[in-house]
Amino acid sequence: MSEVMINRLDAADGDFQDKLDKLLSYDASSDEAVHQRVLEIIGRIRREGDGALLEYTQRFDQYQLAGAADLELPKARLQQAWDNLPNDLAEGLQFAAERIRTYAEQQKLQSWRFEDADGNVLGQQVTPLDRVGLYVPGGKAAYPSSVLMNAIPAKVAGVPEVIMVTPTPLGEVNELVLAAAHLAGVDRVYRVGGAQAVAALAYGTASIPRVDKIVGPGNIYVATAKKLVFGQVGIDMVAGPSEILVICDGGTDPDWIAADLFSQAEHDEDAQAILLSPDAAFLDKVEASIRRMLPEMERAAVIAKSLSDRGALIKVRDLAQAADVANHIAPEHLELSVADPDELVKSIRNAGAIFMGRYTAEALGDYCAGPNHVLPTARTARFSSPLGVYDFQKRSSLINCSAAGSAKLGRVADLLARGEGLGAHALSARYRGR
Ligand code: HSO
Ligand code: ZN
Repeated sequence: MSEVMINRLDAADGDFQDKLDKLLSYDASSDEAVHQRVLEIIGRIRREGDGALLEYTQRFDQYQLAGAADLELPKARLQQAWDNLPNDLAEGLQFAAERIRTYAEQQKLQSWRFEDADGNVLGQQVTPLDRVGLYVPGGKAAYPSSVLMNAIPAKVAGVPEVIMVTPTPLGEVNELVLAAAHLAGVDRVYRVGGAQAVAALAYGTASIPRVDKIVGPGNIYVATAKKLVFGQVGIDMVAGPSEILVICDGGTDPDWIAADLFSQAEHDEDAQAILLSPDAAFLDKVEASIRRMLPEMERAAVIAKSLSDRGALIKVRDLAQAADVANHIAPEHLELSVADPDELVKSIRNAGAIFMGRYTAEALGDYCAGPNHVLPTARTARFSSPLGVYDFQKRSSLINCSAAGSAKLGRVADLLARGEGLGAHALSARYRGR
């Protein structure tokens, strides 16, 4: 049996802030050795292309590909995975995909223009990226739901080519992942993973075309590779372990809250699940629920470690103080399990996704509510946002001057250019106004 240690904190205690910050601190920075290894892998992929890709695949995935032509999985293979899916799973994926698409449609940035008093037209033109690479981890952390969450917004944005890379350790393909890729409209799938796959997407090889942006989660090698190729290509974000913060006024079934905490704790031993409540008796009840329910969980050991190392049940003075603590934590997921979530949400500034009311389990958002489950972690919700259609769109500024507008702007540009000592700018700016 996995022992769980439940951390109980009180926001009224003098050392509360220190204790909380200790729980929050998480060192995700890649170590120096990994950094060096990844640099070497990227260098070899750039110099040797497919040959190095095949060799790394043999070494790390223990899988011998027949040749470069074998890197890509045939389109028919995706169709086959979809056709062989049990009906209920296929319907579930379809239901989720539909809702993710409907939500994403709302996010689409639109081009706009306006005309100023001198007849100059100014605006912004929005275009999709040409080609996007989606990294999907192999093994247990390969989530079909994440394939939908990454690929559908790209397709809604209008990205013509979405390319997926995924390792197939020992040659084993993940059928559910392939079926989700088919459903989401992924255009090509390559059976490579790790830093070498990221490098191939960033620089291109004879078989794998280079992309404009790489999205999707991965292990420390993948995360380090993404950081190192940033600039050559765009990247989404470097995701850390899952987090959930629940604020409850004490009026929700404690078993529901315990299950919500478990749901994110089970992702990872480093995941973080925290509960805030002004009701001390309620915290006792949730603690009792945790102790009673935990042994029944399939992933009890992971949950116990996550809760013991990084979890907490915290007594706060009132819901206003709970909101302050939540804004400090800036969690990936925030549940407002209270009587009036519309009122409380007004004081929330930092959170990746906010689940409002007693009925909104965070896990619904992981699969099929509609909003994206790729969210800022590790307190980055202070300055960043969920993955969305806008991450696959870029903006170009538009300027179209009238004759009169050009003359007027030219006089100011001329003046400022001479101030900067840039005579050619000054000349160019005033020419058309003469
Ligand atoms: N909660 C994860 C996403 C996920 N959950 C996938 C289940 N499957 C993101 O933090
Ligand atoms: Zn989850």
